[in-house]
Amino acid sequence: MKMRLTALLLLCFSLLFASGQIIPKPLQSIKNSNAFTLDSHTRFYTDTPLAKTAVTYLQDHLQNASDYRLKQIDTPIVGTLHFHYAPQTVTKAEGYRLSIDSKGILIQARDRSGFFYGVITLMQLMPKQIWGESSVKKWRIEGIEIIDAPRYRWRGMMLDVSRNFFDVAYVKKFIDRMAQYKLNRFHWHLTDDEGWRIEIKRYPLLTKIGAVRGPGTKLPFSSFPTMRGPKDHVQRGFYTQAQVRDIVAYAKARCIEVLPEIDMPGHAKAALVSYPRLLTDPKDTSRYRSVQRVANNTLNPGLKSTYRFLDGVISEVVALFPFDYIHLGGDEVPKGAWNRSPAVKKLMQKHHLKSRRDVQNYFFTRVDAILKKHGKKMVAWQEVLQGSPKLRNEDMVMAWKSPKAGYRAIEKHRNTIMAPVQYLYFDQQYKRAKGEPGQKWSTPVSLKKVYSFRPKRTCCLKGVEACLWSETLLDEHIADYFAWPRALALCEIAWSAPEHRQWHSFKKRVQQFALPRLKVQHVHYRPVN
Ligand code: TNX
Repeated sequence: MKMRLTALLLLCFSLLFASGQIIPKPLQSIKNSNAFTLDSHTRFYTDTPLAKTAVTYLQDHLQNASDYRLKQIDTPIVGTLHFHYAPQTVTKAEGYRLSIDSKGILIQARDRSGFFYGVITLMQLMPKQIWGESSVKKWRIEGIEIIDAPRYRWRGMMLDVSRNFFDVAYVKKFIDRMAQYKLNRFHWHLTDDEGWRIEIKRYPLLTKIGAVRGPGTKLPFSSFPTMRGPKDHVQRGFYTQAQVRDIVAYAKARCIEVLPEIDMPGHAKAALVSYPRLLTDPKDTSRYRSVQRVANNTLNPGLKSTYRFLDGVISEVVALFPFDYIHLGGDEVPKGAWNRSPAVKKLMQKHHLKSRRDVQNYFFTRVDAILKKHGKKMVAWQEVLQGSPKLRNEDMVMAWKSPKAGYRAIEKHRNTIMAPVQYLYFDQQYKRAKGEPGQKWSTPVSLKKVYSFRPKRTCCLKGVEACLWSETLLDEHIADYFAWPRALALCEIAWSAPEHRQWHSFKKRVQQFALPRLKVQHVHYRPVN
């Protein structure tokens, strides 16, 4: 009895201690008293091509940090790093089992992501220098056994590149840091009122006119002070299709799917100023402003040319992004849009549409059919559920106004991603304080607040996502500051079950391990406390 109690106590102690440096917290981990030292003589062995992404990622980091790569051998002898395909041992998607002792390192998984996350965890157990450039040649790793798998399949982060543009190098850094914390959906907000950021060959003016903003351009700065962007100079930027392909491949090499967003029918000022003849009803006398006070920014659902345009845009977008989903926006259609458009009036009569909502539903049914034709599914903001939309079961909504809004969608059996502003809008201030950057229109989103989000487990809830809107992201430093350390809390609520999470343990891991790692990578995070 006494023996058993001691064993139990020891186990509890080791459980607490062992996951001591890993974020997100693994399902189970047990430390042992051995250690393994990885150096240039260490060999790796793999019995599966599924480990390739993981091996390359580790090799690239070793190359950077130690200036060597591990050689491969074709028998798993003692002292190797061994990747083993083990669908019987590891049953959950994206899961892995990592075993480290003096005889070697074994990573078992059943899919590409599982091997990748096994390596990510391994690297978190190594000294922090593995994440940067260093002169470390020998890596001592404490013995441990970890069994791990994520709670949610969708662990996302959104970057808005429309309001302020970020170049390819920054987008890659952003993706790399996501990967490092097992986030796996990069939602790329590519178009909005303030800029169209993706090259579309059929419609070159989208980027020639629609990606340039400021004095003397067709996209002046917003009249809303926080949304203004750099005041005194023209701001421009977009990604060529070659750059998009490069970024998608970069993300894939880190087990991240890229979800492109083409925001419509609202938030479309940049498209409208680029192709006014195609996209506006000449007899429309409606005058309105969006919540962000952008004037007349909405596509017209009554025009045939609107759908021709969207079909053209979508067919180029689907060719660039292999992910099953495309995000079509749907948020914040301003009141007053279409009110005095003869084309919309005609459409309403023809299809017996009674309200603005009906018109919006009609629009989304049509664009969803375009996606279906291209073999893609739709993601859209929660507003598309207003009225009685005819969406496909496989489509997905993102609930941003509140967790409640998300649960309402779930009650309607909608696949839902939770992105509630109160917890996951990383453009909001951390706290109300003089000089603290960020948006103030919702509540402050502190690190603790993010961590306190406890989404329920129900089948339609597919995951969580944080949004980094960029009206106030005037440079990369501020972008880093808003995202980190909050993204650490995001990854843990996405990966680890609420009953296994504790704020104090998390905070300690952040301060002792995660922040020093981010420092090695020159991330301009916001200090904790
Ligand atoms: C609301 S949330 C928006 C964005 C803004 C953001 C600023 C949503 C779907 N739309 O257009 O950038 O607030 O916090």
